[in-house]
Amino acid sequence: MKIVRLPFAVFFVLLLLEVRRVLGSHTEFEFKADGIEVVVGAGPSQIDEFDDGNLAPWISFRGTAFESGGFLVLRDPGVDALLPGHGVTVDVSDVYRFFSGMLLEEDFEVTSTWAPIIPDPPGERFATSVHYTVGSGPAVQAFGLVLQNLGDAEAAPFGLPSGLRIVQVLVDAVPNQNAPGYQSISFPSLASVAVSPGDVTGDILFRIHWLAPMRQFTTSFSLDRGMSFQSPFAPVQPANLASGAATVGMVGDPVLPVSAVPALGAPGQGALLLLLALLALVSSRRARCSGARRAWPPAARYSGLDDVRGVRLVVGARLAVVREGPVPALDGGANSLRR
Ligand SMILES: [Ca+2]
Ligand SMILES: [Ca+2]
Repeated sequence: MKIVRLPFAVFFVLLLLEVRRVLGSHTEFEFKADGIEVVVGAGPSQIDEFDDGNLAPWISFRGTAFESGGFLVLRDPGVDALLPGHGVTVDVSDVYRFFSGMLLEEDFEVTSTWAPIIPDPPGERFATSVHYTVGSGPAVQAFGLVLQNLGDAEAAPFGLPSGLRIVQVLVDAVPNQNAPGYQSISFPSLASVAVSPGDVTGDILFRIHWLAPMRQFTTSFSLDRGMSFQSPFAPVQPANLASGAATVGMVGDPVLPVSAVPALGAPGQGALLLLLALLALVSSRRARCSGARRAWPPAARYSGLDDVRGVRLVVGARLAVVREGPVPALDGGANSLRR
C-alpha cells in the first residue's frame, strides 16, 4: 500500500497546485521598475531606487509586490477587479506612495523607470499614474501612462486598437469600499500610439508633469533609457477640479475578458486522470483486502470546475471526494480536497 500512497500524494499535490494556479491567478506576469524620481516645485529630487529590499513607504493594496535586486517587482498572482460596464476584469498588482509636498496646488513631475519588459499579449500592461480624490470622495481620479499589449477582445472595451501601444489615460472611478473592484469607472480622456517592440532599446521611462496654475497634465516617454523622449499626446485638463494630496501609483494589471472562464490546463488534466486511476487502484486493493468484493462502479467521473464556485470530484459511491462552495485562495492544502 505504501507504494501506492507515495504517487497518490505526489499527484494530489500536483492537482492542488493546478487548481491553485487556475483559480488564484488567471495570468502570469512580471514587471519591474528600476527607480522613480519626483520633483515638487523647485524642491529637490526625491528618488527611490527600490534598492533596500523594503517596499515601505510604498503600500500595496492588491496582488503581489516586493523589492528585489534593486527593482520594484509587480507580478502574479494579482487580485481581480471588475471594471463595471466594460466587460473586462483586471488582475491587479499595485503599489502607491505619497511623496513629500506632492499636492495638486504645486507643480510636480514624476519620472518612473521600468525595465524593458515587453508586455505579453493578449492582456498584459503596466502603468505609472497619479491618483487623487475628487470632492470629498470616495470618487477618485487617476492620470497616467500605460504600456499595453492587448488582443482585440481585451482592447475593444476601451475603444482602443489592439497591439503594443503607449496609452495616456484619465480615469474617473468610484472604488468599492470593501472589495477590489469599482462601483463605476470611465475614461474621459484616452489616447494612444503604436509602438514596435524593436523601438524599445533600453529602459522605458514614463514622465508625468502637472502644471498647477493651468490645472493641466502633460506626458512624455522614452523607450531608450532616457536618451530621447517622445510627447505625442495632447495636454489634459481634468474637468473635475480637485485639490489636496496626490499619490503615485505603479501598477501591473493584465486585462481579462469577463467571458474568459478559467479551465484546467493540460498538466492539470493529466494529473487529474492519473489521480483518478490511482484512486481506483487504491480502492480496488482495499476492496480485495477486506474481502468485500464490491463491484467498483464504472462511473468514476470528474464533474469539473463549476465555474469558479467550487470543485467536485466524485469517484463512484464509496470514495466521494467533494469540495464545493467558494474556493478561497488554495493555500497549499489548508482548503484542500478531502478524501
Ligand atoms: Ca533600482
Ligand atoms: Ca525600498
